[in-house]
Amino acid sequence: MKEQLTVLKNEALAAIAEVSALQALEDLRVRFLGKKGEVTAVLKQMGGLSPEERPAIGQLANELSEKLTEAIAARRAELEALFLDVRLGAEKLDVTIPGTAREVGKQHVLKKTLDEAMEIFIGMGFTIAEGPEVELSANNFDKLNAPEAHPSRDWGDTFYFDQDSQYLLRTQTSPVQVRVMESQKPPIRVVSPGRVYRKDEVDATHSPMFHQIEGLVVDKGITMADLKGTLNALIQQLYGAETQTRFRPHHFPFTEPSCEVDCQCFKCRGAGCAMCKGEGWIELLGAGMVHPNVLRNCGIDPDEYSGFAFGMGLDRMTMMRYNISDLRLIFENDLRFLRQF
Ligand code: 2NM
Repeated sequence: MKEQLTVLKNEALAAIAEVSALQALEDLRVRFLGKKGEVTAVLKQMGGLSPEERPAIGQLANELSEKLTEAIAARRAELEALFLDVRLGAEKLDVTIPGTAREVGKQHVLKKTLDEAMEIFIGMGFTIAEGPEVELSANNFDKLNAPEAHPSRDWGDTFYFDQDSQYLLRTQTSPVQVRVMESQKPPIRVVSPGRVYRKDEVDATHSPMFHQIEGLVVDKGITMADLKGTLNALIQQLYGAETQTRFRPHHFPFTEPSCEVDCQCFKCRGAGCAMCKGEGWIELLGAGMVHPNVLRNCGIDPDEYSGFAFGMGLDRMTMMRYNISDLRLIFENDLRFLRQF
């Protein structure tokens, strides 16, 4: 029995020394020291020993048990240290390597102009209203007092979706203001920026898609004086407090009276240059007092309320502001161009 224990000891120690995985080590522990393990099996045979032999063998067996327990714990510590080393090696991070530079984008030049204009309008108490680009002819034309035969309604000028000319890509953002008038009670003070569509051939100053900012104010007692004051304030904030303006009579179906607004050329200050084609003035926007028919069509009583409205081209404004000679540059998204602003 003593020999049996010695053999078992050598076998177990050799196996423990050789094992290279934690699970295999645990299997060895079960194999030798577990309830049905080999050392346990030897201990169970002790019943067959003589009383004289029993204490010595018992002590040997206990010693073996302790020794194997120690050996297993030592091997476990060794393996764990080894695995930690391997993992640390694999997960090594060199914090001194330069990082990958991330390119920082910037705002599109149109959005810059838009934000600037919106800041000014918000400062004057306007809120921003948006609406769908696919509109009803009713909102884009009929309610805006555009006569049945108005040239802008022509199939050659407007993108329609159906034979009955019911649905279209909005040609202006005024239908947004129709929606506002139909859903809100005066006082109304909104600006509606957005894309608009017209069947134009592409050239340096035309595109079938472009951007407008329109504005609308409706309240009791609104007059042309409010229109002039508001637009002068806008232009002076955009182009400087000393900028002169000029209001010329014009015609729009949705306003009466209507006007076009020029500002003194901000390049030559009125002397005449290439920018203003020698005029000294630059056309900036169209405006007018909202036609009583439009108010009525949108559920507002023109005997109680009056209003003014205006519209301007965001793309043209941007071109003038940043001295951009060709509209196409704004839409082509060539980063070499866009990065400049
Ligand atoms: C312009 C010029 C003049 C305009 C009119 C309206 C509405 F909905 F109130 F009738 N919105 N925008 C308007 C007036 C637009 O663009 C050159």
